[in-house]
Amino acid sequence: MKITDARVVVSSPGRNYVTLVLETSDGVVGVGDATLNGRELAVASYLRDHVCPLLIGRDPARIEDTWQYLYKGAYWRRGPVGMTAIAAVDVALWDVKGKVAGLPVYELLGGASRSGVMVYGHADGHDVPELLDRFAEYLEQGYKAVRIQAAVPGVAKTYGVSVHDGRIYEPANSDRPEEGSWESSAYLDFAPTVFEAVRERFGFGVHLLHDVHHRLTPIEAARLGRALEPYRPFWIEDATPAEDQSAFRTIRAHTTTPLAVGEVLNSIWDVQTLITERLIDYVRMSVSHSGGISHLRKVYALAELFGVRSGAHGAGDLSPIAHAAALHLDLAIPNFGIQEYMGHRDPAGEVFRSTYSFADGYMHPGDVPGIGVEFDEAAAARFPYEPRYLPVNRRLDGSMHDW
Ligand code: KDG
Ligand code: MG
Repeated sequence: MKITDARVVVSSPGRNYVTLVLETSDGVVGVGDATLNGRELAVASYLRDHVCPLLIGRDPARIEDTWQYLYKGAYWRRGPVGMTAIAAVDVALWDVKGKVAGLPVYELLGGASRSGVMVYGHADGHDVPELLDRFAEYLEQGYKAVRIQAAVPGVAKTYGVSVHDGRIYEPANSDRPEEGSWESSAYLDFAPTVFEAVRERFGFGVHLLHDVHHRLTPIEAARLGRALEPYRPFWIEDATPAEDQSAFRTIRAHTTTPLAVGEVLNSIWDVQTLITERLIDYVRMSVSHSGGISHLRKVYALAELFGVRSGAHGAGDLSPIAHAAALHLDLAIPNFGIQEYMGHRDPAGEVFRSTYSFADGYMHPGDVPGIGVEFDEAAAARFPYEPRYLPVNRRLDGSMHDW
């Protein structure tokens, strides 16, 4: 069997998604997600101009060899654009392999290690009462774990307070990025009061997660971790900018609050120190931005040796194909921790027909052969790409800050 066609579709059914479609000489079709929020066309070009021509004529069964060919063959290694492009090829090839074998991808990865994948949803609020109301809705749906974010008083447009029915944080802005604001001192005083309010109302029988979104210095993060200890968070995420692995030595030295990091990281080298020095508890890299199933499972295997568990990024800007791929890996690995699940806004469901399911706080990828998501290209054509930027962030004095 040979790959006979490789094409990239950029569509916007509710938000922008980049999809790679591979066709084979046997008529089997595989799909992969290549969405990099706010930089979609860079990955589309990387694939169309530099990767797709190399795929034609290759044997789709040789997944690892193709991965090595694209990674080592580029010379310019790693980085979000290249690793997202390779991920899309990798997932599409696993999809093909599953369809040829007549098995869901998790069976090819060694089979299920658990009956379901615990997911966390996002409760947020413009103030604490609104957050509490939304939190109650998640509990009613059966969630066992919920991320909590609330607007910091005096800091307009805090990260994590959603627009559009809880599934988008970036205001729709096509000509230039929206500007958010930030002040760590106000946040550090406020964040523990949010945890206190949630524990007071709902008790300790549910996991609480929180995303700091790269905003603190190491010692500020240490202070936050310590202040939250009485409320027993499942984790605090991206407490400091993720690229500085050594920052986690400081945080770790001061708090027992579990630490998660990695949604902006792309390769095993980006988390090597974090894992081997046991500086984190959960690795947040996603299938889509980290070289696909083939590479992320190596990250998880390394993490397993050091007592670090998975906690993959699963925001709505990763397509349903990415979410399905994540669920297959989550189901199979021994050191699964938790999976983020933001869901997708309609009309995404018209374009991506998925077979994964949610019940009582757990998800399952389904048992159809391959990844289990059908991509409808005709439907995608009805929703053309819409240019969008992610926001930028400024401190109250006007200086730039991490978003
Ligand atoms: O595109 C950026 C989003 O995926 C990110 O801001 C969401 O931090 C995020 C999360 O934890 O889901
Ligand atoms: Mg995050």
